[in-house]
Amino acid sequence: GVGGRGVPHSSPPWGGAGRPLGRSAASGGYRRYAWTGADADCRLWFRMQAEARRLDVETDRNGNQWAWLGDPTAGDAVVTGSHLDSVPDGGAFDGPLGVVSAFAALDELRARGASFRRPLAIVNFGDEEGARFGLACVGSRLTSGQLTKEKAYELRDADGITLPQAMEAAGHDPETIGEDRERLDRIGAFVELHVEQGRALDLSGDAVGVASAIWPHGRWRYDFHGEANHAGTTRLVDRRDPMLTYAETVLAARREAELAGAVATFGKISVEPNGVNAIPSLVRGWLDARAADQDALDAVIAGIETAARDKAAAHGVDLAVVRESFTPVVEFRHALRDELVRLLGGKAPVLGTGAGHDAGILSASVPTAMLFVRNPTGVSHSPAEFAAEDDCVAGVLALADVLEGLACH
Ligand code: HGY
Ligand code: MN
Ligand code: MN
Repeated sequence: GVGGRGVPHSSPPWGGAGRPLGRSAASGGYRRYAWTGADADCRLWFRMQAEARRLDVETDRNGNQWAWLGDPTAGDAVVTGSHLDSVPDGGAFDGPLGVVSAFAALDELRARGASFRRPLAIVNFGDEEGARFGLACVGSRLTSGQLTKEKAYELRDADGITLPQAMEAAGHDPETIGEDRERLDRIGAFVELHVEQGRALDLSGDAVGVASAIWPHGRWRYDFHGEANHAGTTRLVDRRDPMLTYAETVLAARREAELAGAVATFGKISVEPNGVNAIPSLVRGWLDARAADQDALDAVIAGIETAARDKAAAHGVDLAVVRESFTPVVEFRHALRDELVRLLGGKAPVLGTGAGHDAGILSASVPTAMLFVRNPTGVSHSPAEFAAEDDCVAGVLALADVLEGLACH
């Protein structure tokens, strides 16, 4: 394995029937971070699934995997797929459902005797969650030119390992990463199937829906610099406690989100020196904020930062705010969206989402669309994430109908 708890590839890493690639025995959640052993296991799984279906598999300069049916250079390809990496202790469906459904939809089309008039590709986009290096959708951002090689080289994980070092350690040459215009020009349409990360389909009673838009969203790192001191002997009035400012900022984030009808989350924190009996010198908090439109998001971000700076001044704490990831609003192209609705018989609901996806990134370069599969609890980014088998099958059949309509005679 590489850089993680992956198993050597002497034999398929999954051994028996199960596919617990990167699953934590403790939490039951998945820990499939970019360029780790678990990632390598997933990449091997993808390659084996593709080769078993006689697809031509390649890994592009940015580490995304493509499995081709037909001649890629013919252009106007219909591409489908998603990602296999996860957030820390993520669920089994976010990402993998789109890749597995793509392979299953191809099986279904072959069973129908479909013949393809356009090349078809199944893609596994690398590092969609940004769990290790902090930036979402690295694979698709590099390919679409939204992340430059220079900026990508600045990314580093919690252990200080840079993205190029991690790629190198995993056997991928980082020298060639960057925009892949030629590959984008081959794509006529990209359709991503994804488990819904919300309950709209559960509430509407539909197994499958079509995406309308992705909310603008981003990640900001808040660095609260205070003064390390003794927890037991330092008078309250003499403290410059960054944890206090952090706590006030978390409460401010909730208030600002409520005011704007948005969402804001501080889900990740690091504390130095992180001792029970030591007032911290530094508290780092990561904010994830999303809203239905840019104005609302701007209001939330500004409100949170203003409140944080006021509290920092009051506590004698210094604050630095760095935007680490940002995705503007995505309005999926209406023609392709409406074509999917038509191919599904005109009844599938059309719904927006606050979750980011590779389809959202690619939509700046090629026509993209998304299918959502019902998630009965709406829970995601959690080991409890679930989708019923019947709904997953409905998703596969819907994807097959869409691919047949777009790519077959
Ligand atoms: O965070 C997201 O919206 C996605 O799961 N990367
Ligand atoms: Mn996700
Ligand atoms: Mn996802």
